[in-house]
Amino acid sequence: PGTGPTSSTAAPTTGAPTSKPTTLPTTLTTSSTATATSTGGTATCPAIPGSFCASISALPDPFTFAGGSKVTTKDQWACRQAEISSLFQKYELGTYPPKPSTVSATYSGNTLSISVSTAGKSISFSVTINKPSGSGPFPAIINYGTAGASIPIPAGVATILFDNDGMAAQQDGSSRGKGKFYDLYGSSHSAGALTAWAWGVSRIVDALELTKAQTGIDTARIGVTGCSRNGKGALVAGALEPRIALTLPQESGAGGAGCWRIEAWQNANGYSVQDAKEIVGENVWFSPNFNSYVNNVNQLPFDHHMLAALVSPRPIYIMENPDYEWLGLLSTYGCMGAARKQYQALGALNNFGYSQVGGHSHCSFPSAQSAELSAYIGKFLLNNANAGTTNIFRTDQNLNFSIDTWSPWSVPTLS
Ligand code: MCU
Repeated sequence: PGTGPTSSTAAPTTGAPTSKPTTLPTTLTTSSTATATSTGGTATCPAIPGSFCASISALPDPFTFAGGSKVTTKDQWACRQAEISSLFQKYELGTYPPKPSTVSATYSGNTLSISVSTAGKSISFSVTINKPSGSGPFPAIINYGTAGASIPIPAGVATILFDNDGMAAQQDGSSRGKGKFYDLYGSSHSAGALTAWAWGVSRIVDALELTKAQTGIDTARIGVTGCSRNGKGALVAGALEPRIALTLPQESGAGGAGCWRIEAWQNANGYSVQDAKEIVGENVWFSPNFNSYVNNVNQLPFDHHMLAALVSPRPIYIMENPDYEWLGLLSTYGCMGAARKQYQALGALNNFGYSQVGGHSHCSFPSAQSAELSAYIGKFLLNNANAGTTNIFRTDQNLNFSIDTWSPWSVPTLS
């Protein structure tokens, strides 16, 4: 197979031709909404159209609203982020419920116990906090999975072990609607597992805010990590929960740092990479709503570079492993190459890292990424401004792939 589109003149030809747009049915809000902005004000955001032409073969332009107007300011970017989040929830992730009416927490031993109630139902879950010695306040990294992080966590940073599988099961396709999230919201709730886990992360942050004096955790310095399927989860948590200060997805691959369109194009050209069609049968990570789009991902008004748009300008360091084609060797590189342009527009390139390094097994952290990871954790969680370079975009592969062909839009400097 070839190694990707190299022409810089035309968008990749994959799926439906752009001349025959498909109209997506949608019930999105069609009136303009006010959104809080990073500068503390509110911007009046343009309405999301009731329907739109969405057959796009290149990665969609994050700097153009669904209604066609351009994003030129950081306040408008906040509006666009709200729009992108709505679109992801509607078509792919399922609804991310707001903070429930009651969240309470107690801390005893190393266990933070969290109880949540809404609409007459309640659930409880707990996380284990492994703290550094000494007195806080400490930054913390929430780790997906109770077995411990598969990235090295430096001394001085607490680790919070989250049983994400208990929140939403991910055994296989039969896990749909199983887990505490669905005990609370009902087994037919639209959220896929990635969204349910992100909701769990939000409740952990709520609980940490309630128990600051007991836990000693500084809730302004919380990171999230996970590997592989749990790396997809860490990315979605960073995207949906703005209180996450540092997002560290490890080998999230397709469905995480990879873009659906690049994977579809690859598989049409002789590669074998995980794609949307396969992923919805393998597990319940996404909303059932996504099933309608997996055979023509060009219909989606977004792709996964725009998951990183939701994280921006907050720091993110994406670790990928090129030794497994299935995990999106090209698709994470191309997708995150496009994602980086969003940080560029925000003047925040020091907050974006993508690093693709092979020579190790899946989820086993390579020492070649140690300095990069320590720079990210050092700068953004340990308040060490001199922790190292964080403007990172690198692969150890010799890839023949044109990021600009796949992201042909111009990049504004947002004022
Ligand atoms: C990279 O994450 C997944 C991948 O999406 C699946 O296709 C595969 O079965 O499992 C990977 C994983 O979670 O490995 C632990």
